[in-house]
Amino acid sequence: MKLTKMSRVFTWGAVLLMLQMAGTEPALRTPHDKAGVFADLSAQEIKAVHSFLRNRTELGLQPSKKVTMAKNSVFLIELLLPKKKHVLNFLDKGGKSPVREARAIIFFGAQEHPNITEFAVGPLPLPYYIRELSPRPGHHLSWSSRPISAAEYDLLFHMLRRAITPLHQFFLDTTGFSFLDCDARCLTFTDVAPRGVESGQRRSWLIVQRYVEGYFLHPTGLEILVDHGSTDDQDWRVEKLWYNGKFYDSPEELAQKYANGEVDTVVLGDPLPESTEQPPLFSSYKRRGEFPMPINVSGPHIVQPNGPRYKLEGHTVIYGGWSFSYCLRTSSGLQIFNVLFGGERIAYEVSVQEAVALYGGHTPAGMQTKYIDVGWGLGSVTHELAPGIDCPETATFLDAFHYYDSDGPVRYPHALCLFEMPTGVPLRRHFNSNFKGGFNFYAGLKGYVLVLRTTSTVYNYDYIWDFIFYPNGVMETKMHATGYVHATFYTPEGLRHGTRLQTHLLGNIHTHLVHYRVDMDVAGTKNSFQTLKTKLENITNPWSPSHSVVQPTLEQTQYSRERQASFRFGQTLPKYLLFSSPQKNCWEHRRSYRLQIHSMAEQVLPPGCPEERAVTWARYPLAVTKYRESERYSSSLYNQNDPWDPPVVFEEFLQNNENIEEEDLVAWVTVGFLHIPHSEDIPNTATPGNSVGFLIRPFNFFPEDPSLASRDTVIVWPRNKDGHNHVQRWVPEDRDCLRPPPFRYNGTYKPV
Ligand SMILES: [Cu+2]
Repeated sequence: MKLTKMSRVFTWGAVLLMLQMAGTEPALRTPHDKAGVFADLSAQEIKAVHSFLRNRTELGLQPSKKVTMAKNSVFLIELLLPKKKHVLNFLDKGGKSPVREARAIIFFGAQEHPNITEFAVGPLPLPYYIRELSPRPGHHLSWSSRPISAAEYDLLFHMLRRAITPLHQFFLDTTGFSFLDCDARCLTFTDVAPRGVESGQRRSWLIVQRYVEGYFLHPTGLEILVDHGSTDDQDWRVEKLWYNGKFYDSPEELAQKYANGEVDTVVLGDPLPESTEQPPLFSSYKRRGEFPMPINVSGPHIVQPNGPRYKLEGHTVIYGGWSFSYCLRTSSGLQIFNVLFGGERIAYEVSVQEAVALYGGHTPAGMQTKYIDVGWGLGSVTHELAPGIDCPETATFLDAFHYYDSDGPVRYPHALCLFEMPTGVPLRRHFNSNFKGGFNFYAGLKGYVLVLRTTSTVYNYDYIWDFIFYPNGVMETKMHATGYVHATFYTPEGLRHGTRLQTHLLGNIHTHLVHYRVDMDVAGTKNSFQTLKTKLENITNPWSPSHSVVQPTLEQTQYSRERQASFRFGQTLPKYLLFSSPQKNCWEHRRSYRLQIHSMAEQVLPPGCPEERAVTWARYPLAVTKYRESERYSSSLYNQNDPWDPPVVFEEFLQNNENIEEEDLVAWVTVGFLHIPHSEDIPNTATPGNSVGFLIRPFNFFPEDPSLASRDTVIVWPRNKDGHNHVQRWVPEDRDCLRPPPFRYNGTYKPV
C-alpha cells in the first residue's frame, strides 16, 4: 500500500525530470476526446431536441415568440448532465459512454391549470424518447415561479400603455417624456422581483424611467404595481402607484389629483444635451474631464510571439500541467469539469450556482428588490466580449449557443474567452545576496496564468466570471461586478438606504452574493474534510526555566458530519480548510487541497424570513456535503419568482446530516460584498475592489512545487572569468514583437 503511494509520488517527479532532460513535449496523455461528455449542446443538437418536441402533437407546442401567456412553449433546452458515477466509469474505467440527454423546460400555459414541466430528451443526437424530470419529492413547479419571457414583456408594455393613458399629460409635464408617440423621448421601466409577497403571486413593481443612455439611472419618481398573474392578459391590472413618496390606488386617481394640483410633483430637467458643447449625460460613457497628465497614445498589449501556449480540444483545455473541460450552462452559467493537474483529478466540477443582490430602499421597488439572477437567465446573457477590453486581443474567443425563451438555438458570438497573460508578478523569485555587493544567483519564474472568462449582463449589472489557472497547481475563481447600479428615485427618506448620486437619483444599498459548487476529488473521490488553526501555548522556556515562551501550536479538527462542516456567517471560519485524500505524501502528510475564500460577505437575511427560503445557501460561507445526484444545484430558475416555496432549498441538503469522512465531498462556497453606492459608481460600478472568489491550492499534494516543471524559469549566475553573467533559460529569449490583430466587434446575437 505504502509502496503504491510512494511510487505515485516519485513517478510524477520522474516524469518532470525526464521531460526536462529530454526537452520534449509532455508525454502525459489524458482522454480529452472523452470529455465531449461535458460539452454544451451544439446548435444541431438543440434543433434536434426542439423539432422532436414540436413533432409530439400531444404537447400542443406553439412558438415562444407568440405574444400570449396562454400557450404551450419550450422555454429552455440545455445539456442534462449524466450521473457522475457513469461519467467516471467512462473516463477512468473504460466503461461505456453515458447517454447524452437534453433538459427541456415546457411552459404549459394553454390549459385551465397551467404548469411548468421539465423533461429529459434523448438520446442525442437523434432523440426518440422523452421522460419527465420530477422536482424534489412533494413539490411541484408553480406556474407563477416561471421566469419572465419576451412575450410577457410585450404584453406588459401593451397593458401599461393602455392603463396609464390618463397619465399622459402628467408624464409630459413632469418628465418631458411619455409612453405614447414618443420617438426619442420615451419612457420605459425596470421590473423588480420577487413579484409579490407570497407564493402564487405575480405582482411586479415597475420603476418608470426615461429611455436615455443608461436609463437605469433615470427614474421619474413613479413606480407602478402590476398584477400579471393571469394567463389572460386582459385580466392584468395596475394595482397601485407610488409617486414621490405617496401611494395612489389607480392611474386615474393620480391623474385626477394631479389635475387638481394635489400632487407634490418633481419636474425633471431635460436629460438630453442640446449641443455638443454641453457635457454628456451623467449616465453616459462619453469621455469628460482631464487628467493632470493626459495620455494620448494606446497602452501596452499582450503579444504571443509563438502563438498560444494552451490547447483547446473540443471543450477541453490543456495548459501546462492542467486540463479541464468547460460548459456554459444556459440556466446558471460557467462550469468546469474534470479538473486535472499532472494527470490527477483535483475537482470533478467547479461551477457558478447563483448570484443574488439583495436591496434596501424607501420606495416600494427599492425595498422589494431581491434579485436572484438565475431566474433572469444568468447563464444565457453571455454577450459578446470585446478584444483588448474584455479579454486581451490575443485571446481565443468562443461562441455559445443558448436556447432560452426562443424558438431555436441562438448563437452568442465570442461569449467566452480563453487567454494566457503575464501576471506582472513573479510566481517565485529570489535574489541570493553574497552580502558583499553581489549575488550568488538570481532566480525567478515568470508569472503567467491561463484565464477562462465569460460575462453575464443581467439588465443593468455585468458580472465577469473568471476561472484562473496558475502553473503551480493553484486554481482561482473570481467574480467582478460592474455595469449600472440598480437605483431608485431620490427622496430625503431614501438616504437611510443609500446614497444620493444625482439630483433625483438614489443608489440603493445592496449585498451581492455568489454561490459556487466545488466538487473536490483530491486524487480520487474518497476525501475527508479537516481544518487547521493555531492555538497559543504558554510553556516554561526549556533553555531558560525562569522564563516562559508563548507560541502557537497546530490544532487540527476532523469533521465527520455535514452539519458540523456547515459554517454559518458570524462563526469564525478556520483559515485552513483542507480536502484530503487518504493517500499520504512521502512525509506522511495527507495529500490535500486547500480552499481559500476571498470575500466580504455577511448574513444578509435572517434565517426563516419569507424570501430567505430561496437562498438558504447564503447562510453559509462554506458547507461541505456528501455528493448526491439529487443535490447537483443549489438554486433554480424558479427561486426568483417563487422564493416563498422554491423547488430547490439548499438547507435540505444538510438535513440528513450525512457522514463526510472518506466520502465524495462537495464544498459549497458563498462569496460576496456589501455595496454602498457612491458618486464614483457613476456612470458604472468599477471592477477594482469589487471582486470576490476563492482559490483551491495544493497542500502537501505534490512532493514539491509542481511549477518546477515550467520552462519559464530564468536563473542568472554571476560573472564568470570573461566578466559576463551567465543566464540560464529553458525557452529562447523573445526578441520579436508581433502586432495583435486589429480591433473588431460585431454586437449581434442571432437565431441560427
Ligand atoms: Cu453592486
